[in-house]
Amino acid sequence: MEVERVQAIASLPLDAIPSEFIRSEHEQPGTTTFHGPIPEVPVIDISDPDRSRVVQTITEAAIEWGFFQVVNHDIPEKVIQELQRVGKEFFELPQEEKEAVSMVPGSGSFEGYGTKLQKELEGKKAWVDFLFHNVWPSSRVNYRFWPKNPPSYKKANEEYTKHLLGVVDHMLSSLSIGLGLDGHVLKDGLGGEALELLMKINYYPPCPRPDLALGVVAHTDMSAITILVPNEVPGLQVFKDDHWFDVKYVPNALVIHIGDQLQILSNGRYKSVWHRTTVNKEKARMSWPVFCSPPGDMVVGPLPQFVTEENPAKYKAKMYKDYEYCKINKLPQ
Ligand SMILES: O=C(O)CCC(=O)C(=O)O
Ligand SMILES: [Fe+2]
Repeated sequence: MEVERVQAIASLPLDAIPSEFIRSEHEQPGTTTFHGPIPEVPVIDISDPDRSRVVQTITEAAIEWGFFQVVNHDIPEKVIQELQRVGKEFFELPQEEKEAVSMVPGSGSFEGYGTKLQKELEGKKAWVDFLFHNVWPSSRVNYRFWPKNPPSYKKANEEYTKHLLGVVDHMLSSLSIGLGLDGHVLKDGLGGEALELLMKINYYPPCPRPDLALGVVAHTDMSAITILVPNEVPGLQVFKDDHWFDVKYVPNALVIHIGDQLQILSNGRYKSVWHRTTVNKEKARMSWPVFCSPPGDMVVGPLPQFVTEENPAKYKAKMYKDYEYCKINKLPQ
């Protein structure tokens, strides 16, 4: 069955949107976005030579928000610009060229170009197309799902991944130390060097009714941690204290989400953040999240250091692939 891409729908001369994209009232961003004074979402300068201060701010942000942005992270601007350039060029290719790397339904793999991953409640659709492919470790990379066009796509993604690995290590060791553990403990609990990085590109075409539609609907990431670069079009919102807050676009920042696996490992000390995205009337929004997750057969459960008689395990220990299956199919964990 041919899947209709949102980008193709958006290219039609529409002044309304098809009804399946109109979210139910309790989800519509036009009425559910908070408009009062916005609390400061943490923006953390990780080049601060006072390493213990950096660890402390990261830890506090991960406990309080499950979310923060980092600046001065050492990934050269040029490397990020290239990642964005090649991704944008891919999405601007004619539709049939993009379909060359489309997802294979029923293959059990996430990889490829696609339009909808999860069955949504109330049969509603999300205003977004995407591309997924593994970038790390190299044994998990399948170039069949990497665009051949533009030709520099591969190099740009490999270069970004190489730099990103350093940031992943920095984040996981800071989050470990911040909970009083040795720096390597959280990464070890996620498979150590077998930790997997999955690149996603979200492409949110301009939308005639951004007040009624959503890009990605409210969710927490099932990864351990997600590191994202957005383009300059704002749209990310995070949920805190019962409100949806707009996240401000900070040039050259990396956006960090705590995902479900860190919530589980830390037995709830860290929170996986609820987030969603809005879309824009005139401009295409794009984002490049990289999901960092344990390998599928790794059993993840609360670390013994966080389980006591007064504070028993809040989550079951299970293989990551089983967690993923339940999450995608909306089954209880
Ligand atoms: O586009 C964004 O900023 C967020 C996307 C997201 O949350 C996701 O793809 O899981
Ligand atoms: Fe997400």
